[in-house]
Amino acid sequence: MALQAALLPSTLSSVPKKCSIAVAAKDTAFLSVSQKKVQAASLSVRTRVATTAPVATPGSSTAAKDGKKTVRQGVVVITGASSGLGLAAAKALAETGKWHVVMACRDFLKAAKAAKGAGMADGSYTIMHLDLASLDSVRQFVDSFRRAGMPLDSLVCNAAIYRPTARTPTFTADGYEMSVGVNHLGHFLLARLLLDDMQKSDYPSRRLIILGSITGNTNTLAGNIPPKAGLGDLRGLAAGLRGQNGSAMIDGSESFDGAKAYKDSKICNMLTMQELHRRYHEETGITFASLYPGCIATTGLFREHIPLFRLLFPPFQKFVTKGFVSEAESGKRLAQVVSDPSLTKSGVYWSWNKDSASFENQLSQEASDPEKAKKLWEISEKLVGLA
Ligand code: NDP
Ligand code: PMR
Repeated sequence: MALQAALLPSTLSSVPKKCSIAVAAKDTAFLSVSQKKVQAASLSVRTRVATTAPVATPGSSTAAKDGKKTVRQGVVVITGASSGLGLAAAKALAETGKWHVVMACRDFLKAAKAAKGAGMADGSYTIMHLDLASLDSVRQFVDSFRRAGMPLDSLVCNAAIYRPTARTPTFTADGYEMSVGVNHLGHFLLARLLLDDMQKSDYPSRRLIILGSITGNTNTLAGNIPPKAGLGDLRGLAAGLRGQNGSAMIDGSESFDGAKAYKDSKICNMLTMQELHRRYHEETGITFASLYPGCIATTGLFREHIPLFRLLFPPFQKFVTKGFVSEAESGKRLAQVVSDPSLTKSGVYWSWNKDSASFENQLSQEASDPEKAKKLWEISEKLVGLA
């Protein structure tokens, strides 16, 4: 993945290079995003991903002729929007016409194909390169996004990898165990850097969302299926999560367990959301949220699992646990957390009941421990070079 970061620099992405105010005769509320088709020359593929995106003037809900206020189109960045939940949410949001979606993906061509395949309209999205397995790539993404000149109204930290059968760790470009490196540390840096951009946005409801999961919460049946999530005293993380010279597991265990590493990373995601809330909600007004979207048993998340698991998991979740949700339904749920006017409360972990109604769910004791969240924050800052 790190290699891919080098081969697919962000310049390969087709992004609106400049966001300039074009005053239309009848409506001053819209910006026209000037477009640039960038060719994926080295791959001899011409992919048209960014077209005119009507992003209205940052600064405002504008008074329309009938006296009603209209809110400009929002800009949402979704990581890992090339498949599964991220793609479904990107589609759901783009289809409303109220959102321009920036699909932050490690595989540009896959994302372009996925967006087309999902029927997303030209002009409703922009694809930009982001490989969360490289902190340099995260920084490059932030630079590219800023150069594109779009406002940032919502950020969804959605991408993840799950390596359930791995018995030995793999590492990010910066040398951190891959599951925690991608799912937590890459997103931690991204969220911290983009917080500045979100603070500049005038959008009425700005939201920063980080995906959590039931399997990281030991107060549920699903969270008690071994291996159980648990960060211990974070000694493995504090030592650098490097494996060769210590542990690749957050809790410092000697042996590596890929399934546990994923669940641990989800605890980190949920703790980070709450720490962001404590540190920044009052000061910035930004809503911080996490969610469990339901068991989307058909996504690429399970690509590394054994074939028998991939065959039986969807019917097991559909007919036995009844926790199954389709990708489309999960996309609507995530889209709700991004834009539903009733989900503005900050610091919340959202879930949905059997009638698909959202409710504030309880996190496990560990996933809501403020001391642990603070410690995780401080160690993570050091690992990503912010402290
Ligand atoms: P998918 O595998 O379908 O999607 C994951 C996305 O993350 C893909 O787009 C993938 O890119 C991307 N990704 C992986 N590694 C990187 C990287 N290094 N840099 C950038 N992007 C990367 O899984 P889901 O849609 O199921 O998962 C989405 C989120 O939902 C995750 O956070 C997961 O933890 C959460 N979740 C999922 C549940 C489920 O039942 N599926 C349940 C609860 C939570 P690519 O397409 O290139 O592989
Ligand atoms: Mg689980 C009670 C219901 C329930 C729910 C909602 C899930 C969700 N799971 C439940 C129960 C069970 N699971 C039971 C009883 C078993 C034992 C047979 C079981 C097993 C199981 C496995 C082996 N479940 C799994 C796995 C995985 O590899 C998945 C995982 O842990 O990924 C990290 C998984 C999941 N079960 C879920 C959900 C949502 C997942 C995967 C996605 C995630 O947490 O991100």
